[in-house]
Amino acid sequence: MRAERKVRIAGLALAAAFFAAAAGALPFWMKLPPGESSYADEIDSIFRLILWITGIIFIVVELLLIYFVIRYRHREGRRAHYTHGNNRLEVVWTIFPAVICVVLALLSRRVWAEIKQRMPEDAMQIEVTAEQFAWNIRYPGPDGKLNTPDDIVTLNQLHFPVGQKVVVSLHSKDVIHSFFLPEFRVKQDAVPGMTTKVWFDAAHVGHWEIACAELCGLGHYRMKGFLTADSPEDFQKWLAEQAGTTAPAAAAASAPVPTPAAAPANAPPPAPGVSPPPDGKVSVPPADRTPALPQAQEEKKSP
Ligand SMILES: [Cu+2]
Repeated sequence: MRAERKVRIAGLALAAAFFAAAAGALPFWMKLPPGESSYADEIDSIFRLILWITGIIFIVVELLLIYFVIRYRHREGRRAHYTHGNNRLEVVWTIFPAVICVVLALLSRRVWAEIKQRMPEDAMQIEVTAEQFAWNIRYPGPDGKLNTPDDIVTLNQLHFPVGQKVVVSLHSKDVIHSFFLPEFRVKQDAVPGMTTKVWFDAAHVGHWEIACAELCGLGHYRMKGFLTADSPEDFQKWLAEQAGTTAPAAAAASAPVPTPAAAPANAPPPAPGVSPPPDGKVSVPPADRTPALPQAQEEKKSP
């Protein structure tokens, strides 16, 4: 039976996908950066599984397409044959993808809940407000509460202690941005008018980049922040330094959203393409604080 043979081939392809994903294999051109957060491995394994399933189906479908294009090409004297389809085949290729989707949904359900729904309770709270084209980071001051006059505000610099879970409350001042930490497998939209929470932690001391993964305007390409996992002592030292430089500005601003002017904006951006080793602690000079361009310059709206 032809249909049975097709089902058997599809089953073998699926088994191959599961096997490759379980073995942790990825195509050589698709190596991911080493995962840093405690849930990175779980995300990676679901990613690998989906990649192998869709990859194998993609190749099979494209090969069939090429075969049919050649096999049934136009030839003199041959008439087209009208067919209404094959019910058994329709049922197979409806049920098969449906089963795959349900299996993937069940597999990813627990990871999704762990990352997106259950926020850790013992976590440090940080508020991140995206704007064109910068990340405003707000830490609770000595009173331990956010949005009070003693908050500590930085621009494009997110430090946190290694091993400590951090819950980030994401906001946006203007358009939709996306808070992307590739090494932590975190990507979350920041939507105006909404507060969205994500959490992560770091296994090592290190320095990484925060990218914006949403095309958010002309300056999108340089909407870059820096993420640093410090030892707990270094973090306290850094926070105290920041409190010294930003406290007056933060106290003066009664609005809950910090302004980029709170940080020195006269330094050039860091050299592009320099990314320190994930394990090495790299000190971040204030030069990393890229200024945000005035919005009027970038956003000229035409009617
Ligand atoms: Cu953006």
